[in-house]
Parts: sequence; C-alpha cells; structure tokens
Amino acid sequence: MKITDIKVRSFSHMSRQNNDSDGHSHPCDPRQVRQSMLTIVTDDGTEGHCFAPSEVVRPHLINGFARDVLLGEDPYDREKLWQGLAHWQRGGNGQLSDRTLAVVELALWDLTGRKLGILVYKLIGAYRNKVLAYGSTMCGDEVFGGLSSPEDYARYAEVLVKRGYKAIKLHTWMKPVSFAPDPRMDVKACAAVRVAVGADFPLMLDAYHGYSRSKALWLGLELQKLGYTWFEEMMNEASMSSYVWLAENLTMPIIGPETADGKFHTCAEWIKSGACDITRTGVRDIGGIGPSMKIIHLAGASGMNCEVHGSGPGNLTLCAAQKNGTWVERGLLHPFIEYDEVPEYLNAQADAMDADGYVHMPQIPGLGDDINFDYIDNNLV
Ligand code: LLH
Ligand code: MG
Repeated sequence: MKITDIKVRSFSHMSRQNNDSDGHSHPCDPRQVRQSMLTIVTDDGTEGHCFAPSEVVRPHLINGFARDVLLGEDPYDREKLWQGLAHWQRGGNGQLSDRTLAVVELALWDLTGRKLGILVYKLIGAYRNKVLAYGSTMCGDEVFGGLSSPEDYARYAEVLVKRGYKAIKLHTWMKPVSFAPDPRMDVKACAAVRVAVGADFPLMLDAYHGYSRSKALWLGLELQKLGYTWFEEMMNEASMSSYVWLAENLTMPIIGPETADGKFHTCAEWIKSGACDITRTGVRDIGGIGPSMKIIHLAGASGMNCEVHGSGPGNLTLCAAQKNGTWVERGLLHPFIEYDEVPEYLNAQADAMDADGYVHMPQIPGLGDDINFDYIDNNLV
C-alpha cells in the first residue's frame, strides 16, 4: 500500500465561540467559521482523516513538506514518516509546527485503523474502554452570569456536578480581562468552588500562564489549604528552573509541561530535574499519538502519572491506552455554551459523556470520529 495523495478540504460551520486578543476562547453569538480536514489517500482507495485549523494545514506546509515526505511511502511506516517531517522543523524556516506534524500523524493512524477495521486505541494496546472526564472551564471573563466572579464559578461547578462530572479544572482570569491577572481573585474562585462541591471532590487550577515565582508560591500555598489535586501552568514554562523551585516549595502536585517547546526531550528534562510531579502531553502540543506515547511511557518508567491535555479523538485515544493517568479533559466549558451539542460536521460527539462522568470509547474504526462527509462536501469554502 502506497500513499498517493494528501487533500485538504476547508469548510464552514456554525460556532458559538470566539478567541480574545490573547487567544483564549469565550462564548459569542452564533457565527460561521472556517475549519479544515486533512485526508491521506492510498493506492487502494483507503483514506485517513484529521480535522485542523486551516492555518495549520495551509498549502505551503502540505505541498512544501507533507507531500515531499509522504507521497509514494507506506502509510504503516509512521515513525519513519514522522521523523522525516520532524527533520524539516529545523531546516524549514520555522514554518512546520508540532501541530502540523500532529495532524498528519493522526490522519496516518486513522487510515491504518480504517484499513484494518480497528479502533486506534485497540491497535496501540487498550488499557480501558471508558475514561473519567474532568470538566475544564473556559478562562474567566467579565460577562455577568458567565465566569465573571467567584460566585459564577461556584454556581457553574454545581451545574457540572449535576451533569455527572467527577472532577473540575478551573481556568481563571487571564489578560485581556481588565482585573487579570490577580492571584487573590484566583483563590477566591477556587475557595468558592471548593465550598460548592465539598471537601473530597477533585479540583485543579490552570492559572494565568505568566505569574512570577513569588505570586505562584503564594497561590500554591492557598491551593494546598483548599485541597486542590494539581496546579497547572501558573508560570511561563520556558523557565524550567522556576518550576523546579516551585515544586521544591510546595507539597501539592505540579503538572507540566503543556506548552513548552521540545516534545519528549523537554519532558525528559522536566522529569529529571524535578520540575513536575505529574507530566503532561497532548497530541496537538507534541506532534501526534506516537510522540505522546513516548512521554506516557517515560512518565510510567519514572513512576509518574501523565495527564493528557485537551479533548478530541486523538487525546481520548491516549487516555484509553494508558494506565498511568486518570482523566480525559472535557471542554472548554462555559455556562453559555451547550458542550454536548454535536457539531454539524460530525454525526456524533467525539467525547460523549454518560451521567456518571465517563467518556466511552467510540466504535468507528480509526480514531473514532463519526464524520458527516455530506455536510463537509456541501459546505466547502
Ligand atoms: O489559556 C487557555 O486558553 C487555556 O489554558 C487553554 O490553553 C487550555 O487548552 C488548557 O490549558 N487546558 O489545559
Ligand atoms: Mg492547561
């Protein structure tokens, strides 16, 4: 079997989300947005698909790198093809990101699963068929009744508990919110949610990603008192030494790295240096399922858990193929958004959750996305 084509279809669909000037998502009035689907095709007609923001699969990246590396090759040679692409990250004028690597690699996995009639998490070697979800809120805002105050977070936490979530992660206020960043406000929100959900309910905080060491330490000491489960990306992850320092000064678990460059190499340094107590990976951050599994195994070999960043079928696949992690991240959630609504370009939600807080693995061979191909073909842009 040989790869004969790589196609990108861009289409429009309705969205109720918008990004602010710092890239954090928030609810907005319904609007049409553009998104893309990359498809890898082989000489026997098998196809593998992966959704992506259009800029991640723009023509320069697909024609200039992906086609060069993949066309004529065996789609089962994933490691060789991934290494071939990763090689161009150094020489390609900084254009080829881990996100593009991830989209290509996920489409290769999807193609393999569809060809063999098997779900990718089974192909890797499944550990479980359902995963407990934590509800991950959007970042705070200034919209009354949204996520604009500690009381808003507390009210929304009660809604999430009723929906079935067995853990909640708060993203608190970040710029450009006028009063952000403010660790005292973060603590107020964390304390209000603790009161709302009770003493034993697992809670996590993903705070403003650029606090100083002293503000991060003050916030961490308060979270310890509130019995929080982990503390995430409160400082710039480029400064690993700051995380080592913080981990030495707190007893509560620090999780990371999530956004630091350098894939599994960076993660190995964090583990070795004691910068984190729980590691992190996500298919979009690291360049796909293969490199993420390297991090999950590295963590396991080091006696650590690795919690997966982000939603979508690729990340759910990782969660179902690992023992050393508890949760799948479900979100981002907001009181004004109906997260359980199926997007127009799918026939079913990729991470449907039951009333007990479990996301069950899908049944469609490949990564598991139930794609509405007719919708996509009828809404091309
Ligand atoms: O800053 C944000 O918008 C969120 O932190 C976002 O990146 C989210 O994906 C995250 O960090 N989840 O863990
Ligand atoms: Mg995060």
